[in-house]
Amino acid sequence: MRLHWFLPTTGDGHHVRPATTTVAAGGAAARPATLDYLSQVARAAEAAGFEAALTPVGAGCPDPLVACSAVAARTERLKLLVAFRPGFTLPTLLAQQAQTLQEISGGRLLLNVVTGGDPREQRAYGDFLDHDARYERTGEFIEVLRRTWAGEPFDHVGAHYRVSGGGLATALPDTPDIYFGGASPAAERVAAAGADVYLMWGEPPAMIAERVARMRGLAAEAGRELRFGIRLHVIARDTAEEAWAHARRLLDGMDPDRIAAAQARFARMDSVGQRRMADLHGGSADALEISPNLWAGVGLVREGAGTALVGSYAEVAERVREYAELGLSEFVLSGWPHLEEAWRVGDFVLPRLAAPTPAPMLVA
Ligand code: FMN
Repeated sequence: MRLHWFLPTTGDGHHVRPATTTVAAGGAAARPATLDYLSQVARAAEAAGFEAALTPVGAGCPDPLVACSAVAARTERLKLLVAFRPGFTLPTLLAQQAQTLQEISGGRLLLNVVTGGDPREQRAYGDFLDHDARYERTGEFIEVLRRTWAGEPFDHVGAHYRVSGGGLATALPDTPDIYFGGASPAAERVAAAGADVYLMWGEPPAMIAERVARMRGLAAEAGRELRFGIRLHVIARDTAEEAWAHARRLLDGMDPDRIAAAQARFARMDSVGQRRMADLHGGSADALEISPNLWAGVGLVREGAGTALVGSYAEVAERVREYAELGLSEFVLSGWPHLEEAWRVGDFVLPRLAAPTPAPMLVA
């Protein structure tokens, strides 16, 4: 089981904040995402026992590759799971940037491929491809990226990229694992063919099980095997009552206008993953515990990962184990504020996951 944390690059505080959108969507952060603050979070995650930290990508947050280069210089062991949009850079250049960051960080780079799910945001960057064409380009991007890392000179002619005499001057031996999010059929095909780890937002176990089974089949057809991961927020306390009281406080901090504005933005997106998240609550705050200990309240105002595991430390650890039993081995967790919650989850949840499953008590 690999346990990861999250770097809140749009700022942090005691309320739910958007991960990639502008300050206007979340209000000014109580704690701005200065390099000093992000480094504090990263060092806390490192010391608390997490393996890597995921950094989001989007128009309203700092560029992850640049931000993570700086954080890498202020940490020692933590890996940096850097999200990027394949359409916005050439795969040959990203191969070289990854090589540079591997050297700077001592091999601590991981990559998260984000194809993009908001046409308006894509167009603002200058990308006018439709949803499935974006994924076709992502597939070709990963192919060229891997060939560039191999170092052998190569030529490539495809629908989106043309390379003559490509390849790094020296091959990259420690190629970063490629993580990949995207719930549409187009995303699934591309992930099966090229990703190392298929990531999903925190849907209820039955929905996740169905996706894992389908993805295993698609990967097998491509002669490959995938690892699977899930992205969840965590609200864990000594008792379930305390945890649910905290979830209610987070909900109280969500202005109805903010909920309506966030839902309107999600509705204009063409992301299947985002639609699946929005369908979990339907925009209503009435029935947010969508499966035991899984709370969809975060998704009322936050794009992307919209669910949290809520409960006592033991309950949360038990739910994580349940996901692991479905075949998931990577968990990207977070909570507000990310600094204190990295320590809390590290102190009280991680040890319960490291311990072997308790044996049933023998009854004499
Ligand atoms: N989209 C972003 O714009 N920025 C992100 O930082 C980001 N991080 C993601 C992290 C995870 C764990 C997952 C599962 C998805 C993430 N996405 C992010 C969204 C997807 O990468 C994808 O672009 C989007 O869901 C549209 O694809 P779909 O229609 O196949 O779901």
